[in-house]
Amino acid sequence: MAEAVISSFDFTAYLANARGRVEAALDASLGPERPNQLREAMRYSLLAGGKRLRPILCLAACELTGEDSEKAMSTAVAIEMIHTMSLIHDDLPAMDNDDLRRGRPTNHMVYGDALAILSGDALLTRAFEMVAIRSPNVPAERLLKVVGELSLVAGAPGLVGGQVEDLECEGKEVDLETLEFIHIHKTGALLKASVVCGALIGGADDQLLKALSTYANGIGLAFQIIDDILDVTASSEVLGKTAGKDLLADKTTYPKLLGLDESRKRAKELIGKSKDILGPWSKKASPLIALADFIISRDR
Ligand code: GRG
Repeated sequence: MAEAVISSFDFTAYLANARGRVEAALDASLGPERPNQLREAMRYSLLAGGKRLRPILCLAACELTGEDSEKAMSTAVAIEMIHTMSLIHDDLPAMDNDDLRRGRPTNHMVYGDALAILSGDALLTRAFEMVAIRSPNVPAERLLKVVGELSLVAGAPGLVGGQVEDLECEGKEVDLETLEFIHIHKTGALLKASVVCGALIGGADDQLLKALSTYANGIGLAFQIIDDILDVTASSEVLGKTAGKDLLADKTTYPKLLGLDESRKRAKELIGKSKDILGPWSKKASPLIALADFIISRDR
């Protein structure tokens, strides 16, 4: 059923339009920060491209509630800010120590470690400003729920917890349960929050929120399984980040534990289940269904 819906939906046009709107909103979200180096470092990473998957998921989830997705734009921007700051910090020498991100030298390679840390901090705090005081025409109780959701997902119960476990596990034997903990917290949590926060801004009822949470759990884990696969199969040029990094850092990944074919199969199953759960919402769910397909078919 989900497949039939997609065929009449122009995903390429949808994606181009959503990306254009997100890029414009990201650009407008940064003001004349002082001093200059801080402004430059924040803009350098936030406006460096990237797929913009998280903000687009947020807008699409809001749309599904029937609400104008423009109302979710500040939240979408906030989520991309949290994602970008996590990339800046992840690339630091004390963490993954990488020199290539989104096809450019990493933030600390250009601005130094101190400014990379501080521009990340500034993006993280700006994210909460975007939701709390730069979200016009959204009821305060919805914004409060989004602030709560984002504070959980960014902190110890989400990205930070996943990252610490990931760093702890480098070079060790890791079982599937631990690997899933890392993937779900480090990557899946923010993808899930993107969907859930878009739905909260749109005032989704409990039934829709539950379905979207289930959808988002599936795409979140599938996204990281595909990321593990691409780390082995794609080039640094296409990825815009260093390929083969997991092997180099002696990290456990899905392909390492299950092999490439089984990993692909697991990701496909998760995406299939995520798409099925949105069946009752039919045509209105076309963007989210197509985004699920995009996650599994992406080449970077
Ligand atoms: C959020 C307070 C706070 C701290 C961050 C460093 C850290 C703690 C967490 C690391 C999180 C991390 C880097 C997870 C990897 C997620 C991932 C697969 C990123 C790549 O996402 P894409 O492919 O990238 O969507 P683009 O560049 O397209 O946006």
